[in-house]
Amino acid sequence: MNMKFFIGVLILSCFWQSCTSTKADFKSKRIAEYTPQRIEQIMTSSSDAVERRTAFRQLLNSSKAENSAEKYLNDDDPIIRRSALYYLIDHHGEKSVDYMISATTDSSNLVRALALSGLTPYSENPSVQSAIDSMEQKDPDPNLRRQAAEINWPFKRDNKLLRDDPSWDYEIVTQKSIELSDENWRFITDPNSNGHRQKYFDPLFDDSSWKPIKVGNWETQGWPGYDGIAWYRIRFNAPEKIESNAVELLFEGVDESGWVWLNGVYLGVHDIGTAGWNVPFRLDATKEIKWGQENILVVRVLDTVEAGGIWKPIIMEVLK
Ligand SMILES: [Ca+2]
Repeated sequence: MNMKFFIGVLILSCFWQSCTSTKADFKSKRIAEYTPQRIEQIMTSSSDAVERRTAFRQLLNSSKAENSAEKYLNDDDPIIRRSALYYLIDHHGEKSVDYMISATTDSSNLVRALALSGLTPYSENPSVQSAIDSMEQKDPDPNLRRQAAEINWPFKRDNKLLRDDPSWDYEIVTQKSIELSDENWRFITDPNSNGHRQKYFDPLFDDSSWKPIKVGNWETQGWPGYDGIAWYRIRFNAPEKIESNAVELLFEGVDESGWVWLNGVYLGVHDIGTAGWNVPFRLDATKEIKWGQENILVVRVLDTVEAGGIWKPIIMEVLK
């Protein structure tokens, strides 16, 4: 028992010593200070990457920081390019947008990742927007493509159904089911994924130039072979108010993914990839439904393979 305790303490103290001595080594390497002449020399002729990075950091702390940051944005070493860009973002904010935009096509993931996060606050700016769009579509790194897509997609909502509420003890009964018309839909394709910026989901948006479409796949209704994003809008009348605990929209089949707005309010998404084409989903619309009035339902559909579109009925369910 005592022996085990002794060995334990010995191991711990050895471990602690090795940790602290490593720390001390780091420290002694980091405090290397170069003279301005030496920095110049290292930056132009050293082949030791770590030495150059250290010298460059010191350059960024000197009176030559401004010019150096711009000059070394094109250095061969991605770590130096990233430090240079970071300096410019940190010191100039929005004024460094052009540098960040150029860096979105850098060969290094590290530099492009910094550029993307630096650009995020300025995504309203049209040239920033198009740089982020192009990363979403073309960046070689799937993580950066995903991150760019998230920045481009401001709609977030965790749509909770009554049946999933753990504090709800009552049986849920469907009081009334109202199937939306199969016809009267208006439709437009959105190959550049721009519709949300043009506010296609807004009830006041003028969809009179959109084409009529029925529930069913779009390939057989005039858009053969189209894969990508398309938008649907429909107006429907809700009945006079029915006393109820919840209203849900049941989508029996959207091929493949769907994003839904009711009366301009984002309800949520069904997006489980290609497998989602034949998986029904529900979204709560209790607060958004307008009883006794015209409602506008807007669905953005993404289809990536084979047939696509809203191909099964949508049902408004009044629950008690
Ligand atoms: Ca499909």
